[in-house]
Amino acid sequence: MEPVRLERHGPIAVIVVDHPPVNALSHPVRAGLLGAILEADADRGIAAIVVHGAGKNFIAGADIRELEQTPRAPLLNDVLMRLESCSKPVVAALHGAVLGGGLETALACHYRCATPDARLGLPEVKLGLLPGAGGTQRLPRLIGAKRALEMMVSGEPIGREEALALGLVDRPLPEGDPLAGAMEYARELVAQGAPPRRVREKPLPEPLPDEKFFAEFRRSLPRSARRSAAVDRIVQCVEAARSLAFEEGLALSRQLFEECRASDESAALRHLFFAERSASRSGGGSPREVRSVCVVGAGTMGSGIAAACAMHGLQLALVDREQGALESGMARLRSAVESAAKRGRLDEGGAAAVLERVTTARNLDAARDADLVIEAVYENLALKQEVFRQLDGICRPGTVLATNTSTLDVDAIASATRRPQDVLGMHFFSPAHVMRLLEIVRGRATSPDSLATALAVGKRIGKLGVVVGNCFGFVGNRMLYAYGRENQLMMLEGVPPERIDAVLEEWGMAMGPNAVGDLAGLDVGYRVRRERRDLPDDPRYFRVFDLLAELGRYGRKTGRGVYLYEGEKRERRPDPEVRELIRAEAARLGVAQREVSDAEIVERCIYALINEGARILEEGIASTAADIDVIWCNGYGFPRTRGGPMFHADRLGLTTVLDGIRRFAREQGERYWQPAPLLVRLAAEGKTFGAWRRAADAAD
Ligand code: T1G
Repeated sequence: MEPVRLERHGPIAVIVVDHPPVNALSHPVRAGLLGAILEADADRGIAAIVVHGAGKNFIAGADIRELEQTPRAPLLNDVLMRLESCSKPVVAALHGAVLGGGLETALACHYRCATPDARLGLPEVKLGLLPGAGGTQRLPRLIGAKRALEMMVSGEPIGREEALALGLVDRPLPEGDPLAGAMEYARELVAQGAPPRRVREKPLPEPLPDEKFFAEFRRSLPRSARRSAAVDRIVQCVEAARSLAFEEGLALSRQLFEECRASDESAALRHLFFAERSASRSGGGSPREVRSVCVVGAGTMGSGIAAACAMHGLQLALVDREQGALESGMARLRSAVESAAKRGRLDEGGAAAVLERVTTARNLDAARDADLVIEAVYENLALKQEVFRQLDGICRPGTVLATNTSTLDVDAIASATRRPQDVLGMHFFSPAHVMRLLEIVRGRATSPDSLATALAVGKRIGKLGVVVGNCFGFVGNRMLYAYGRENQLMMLEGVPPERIDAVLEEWGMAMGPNAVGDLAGLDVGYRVRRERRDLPDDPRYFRVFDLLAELGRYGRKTGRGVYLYEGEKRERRPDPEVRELIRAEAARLGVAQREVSDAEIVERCIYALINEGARILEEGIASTAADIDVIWCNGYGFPRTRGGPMFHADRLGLTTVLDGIRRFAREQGERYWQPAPLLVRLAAEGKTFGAWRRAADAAD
């Protein structure tokens, strides 16, 4: 079927873009659009043109896959210039997603009407790009430089009402398909003799932004935006809209767009765009319907998980055998719901409607009618097995039984039931009602339908589900141990914790490993390590965090951990006492003090991460390198502009990573620096993690 068709309704021509799933402006669509525009404009029997997107969206933008290559003619810019040059009124019929090149298409129309569900935005910056088809020149001319900059730098869409108030939309349409309303609007325009109204001919609205305005705007940006090359270029484009003629401003924006498109930052962000979507597609299996969820354990995690489920329309039973725990769990749930309501995150009915969906109970009978049970009791295997043994006897056949464990063996928990096919892990990240990442842990016997059910629930409650295998730490935490190990060793070698954090945060990590440890609580990791039987026989292994935990320095929650947390804002501050403690412990362990460069700090932590990721890939604990990238960028603060540890390794070149690991093996000893066999193989073959598929998968 043609991706663009031209329909004639009397004197009104309708150009329909029909290119599922989101009407992306791929080459065939651009070519079809241009052909339809030329034909409609040349047809004397046509008095006005309507541009319409079939399906649930208008147009979601350029085809992001095509951005890997140099764009082919006709370029969107040229199509839109021709659209705007039409001699008869052109009306955009807007609904659903009107994003990126989609909004730029609407801006090149002469009039815009929209249904209430229309979301209008220029999200290119989230892909390390800038609006490359005139948006940087037209949008400021229509709504002013300030609001246009805010929309382009945030990348956030606006709703129909705000678009009407800004003059971005001219006519509101009722709910439903916008076509009829748009055709009526077009007929009205024809009856009024309304002329083509070209945004490119409009001057920038007063007050004209001057140098001071742009300087202040740049200063007002958050740190991450100030560091973004795409943001800087967006501001340059709007400065050009202020000082240059439209065509010159457009030419500059094209040149700056190409610079963005060719950048590592954009390649990384475009990689994550697709990686996050492919991660949440399960390997087969059909999801069972889930209307009601029972969460067992009303602690911090349990109440967060319960809040996430209830806020997304699920019936929720929160169970805890301790009355006190249940009450404090409900208090946490209520406060999470109320703060979401305050931020406008809840649909109509608000907090009251959410809380009406929540019931509490002191025993597991409340799980009898649940479609999904999520256990979040204390991290102890025997306790969890007892809970699952009881659930097995109470719940209906087919109810999915999930454990939120972060360190225990999902198969050992499943073995407490007669239905291991319905048992899996749903590893949420704290705070569970905020963090998007959800590791869905596949047990040996877990069925594809159970996995698909957990993925579907994850998507429904706003999570980014990634299916992972069952091993200690699954994917994220297992790699975190390798990364953290090097942090601990370097502190014993004399590198101050605050310098390790500063170097890694400068490199792009959202938070350094020591600040993360203090935030999570050094006692948490300490307890887990005490229970492990497979730790390396190395007294230096996580010795600094263990020592601090033994001294009761748990981190933020005790006001002291690696850092001191004092004053109103409880900002982290280096503690000279900790430096002394580390030095004494290093002496006791006989760890030689040495100079460590910034580059070594980054390479030892990041190569350790990559090496463990390669092992995880080869063992089948992660299905693809992209899944590992999604986990580390959404659960551990890995910089999105580097695409994730495995994408970053591919960009560095696996030979570079392997050479680094071998250098550390020579300098530090081989104990922790055995190159993963997959890394050695791929480096030797000149291949990448991104292209690698396990033999079984590749055979599929
Ligand atoms: N290009 C290619 N594929 C796309 C796509 C796009 N722009 N948008 C979505 N898809 C695919 C997606 O990978 C998935 O595929 C399916 O469509 C459904 O997506 C010139 C240069 C529109 C709000 O950044 O925000 O315009 O997994 O699961 O939840 O200046 O998709 O089924 O194989 O997200 O209903 C700017 C990106 C591009 C918008 C719909 N536009 N898309 O959400 O579905 S750059 C964007 C979205 C640009 C111009 C510049 C969302 C959505 P698969 P989905 P959804």
